[in-house]
Amino acid sequence: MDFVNVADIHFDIPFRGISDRADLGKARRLDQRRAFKKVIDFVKNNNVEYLFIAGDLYEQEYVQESTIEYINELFKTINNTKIYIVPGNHDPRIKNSYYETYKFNDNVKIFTNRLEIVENEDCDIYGYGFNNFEMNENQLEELKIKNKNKINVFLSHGDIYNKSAYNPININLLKNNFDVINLGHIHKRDDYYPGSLISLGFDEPGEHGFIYGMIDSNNLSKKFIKVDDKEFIIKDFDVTSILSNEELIEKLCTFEAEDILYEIKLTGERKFKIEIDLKLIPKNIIKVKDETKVPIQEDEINENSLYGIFVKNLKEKLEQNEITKKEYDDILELERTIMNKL
Ligand SMILES: [Mn+2]
Repeated sequence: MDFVNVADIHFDIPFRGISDRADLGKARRLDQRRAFKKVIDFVKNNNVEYLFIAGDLYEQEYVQESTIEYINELFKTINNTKIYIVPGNHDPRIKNSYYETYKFNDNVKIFTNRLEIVENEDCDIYGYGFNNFEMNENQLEELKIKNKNKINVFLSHGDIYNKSAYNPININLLKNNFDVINLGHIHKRDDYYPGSLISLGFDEPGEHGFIYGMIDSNNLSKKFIKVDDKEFIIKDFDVTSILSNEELIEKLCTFEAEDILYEIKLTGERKFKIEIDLKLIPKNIIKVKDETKVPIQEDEINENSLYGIFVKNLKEKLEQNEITKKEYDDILELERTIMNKL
């Protein structure tokens, strides 16, 4: 048998972190649609038997009916594939949720919060999901495998790393009982989680996509398929050798790229006043954070002014370990800003 496991799509999430810049939130919601269509196309083109959706398919608070319709229309195009969905903490199966009210295509099965076994010819699927925004307990302790000779698949949305309010699961229990473990919830990909289908922000760096799995004579092989064509990257950029604001903007323009969204952290020592007009830099630079410092000039320290005496005292405090280097830098930076030295 073969399967696709996809999780944490979060359809219609507002993408607040990137929305203040050139409507990128809107563009990213279109990316969600494209990415999900790629999953469906992969299933169709490879005639995959099972599609598992391990929770957080959409955002309960924001999802539009038209989005549910879009998803269901895609489900209709893979009629030969059995689709199993477990609701997650962002799309719990609550009263009035689309899982309760919408009529999904016949090839779709949506699990409840009760552990249920679906017996297919070539595998048994054990699944359950959220019926609320939190779930502290589950019925896994009562787990009994019905048929040990079959391929046993586990499908849920939960947390194997922390005893959190999001369906905490003992991974060893799963490893001892199941041939295939398909989970959602953790957005970073590993052996059990496919990770979020597309990156939801700068805290989700790296490549994103889904898992294609295959069992051949009891050997499980898994392959990661990338679908997100954009990557979020936080990059340090040292301004020490740059002489003017214009030169800085020129340099920032070299970060223009179709497929990478940047948060640029300016570091080092600045020799000029930094003023970034977002209209002048490429759209894929979402944020510019200024963490630069002003270099200290010796003549300022020796100056016989109030400022000179202040810096001298501060330097002594640093030498006597009364303050840390970071505190020294921060105080000096603040003082210089106040004095409007630059
Ligand atoms: Mn999630």
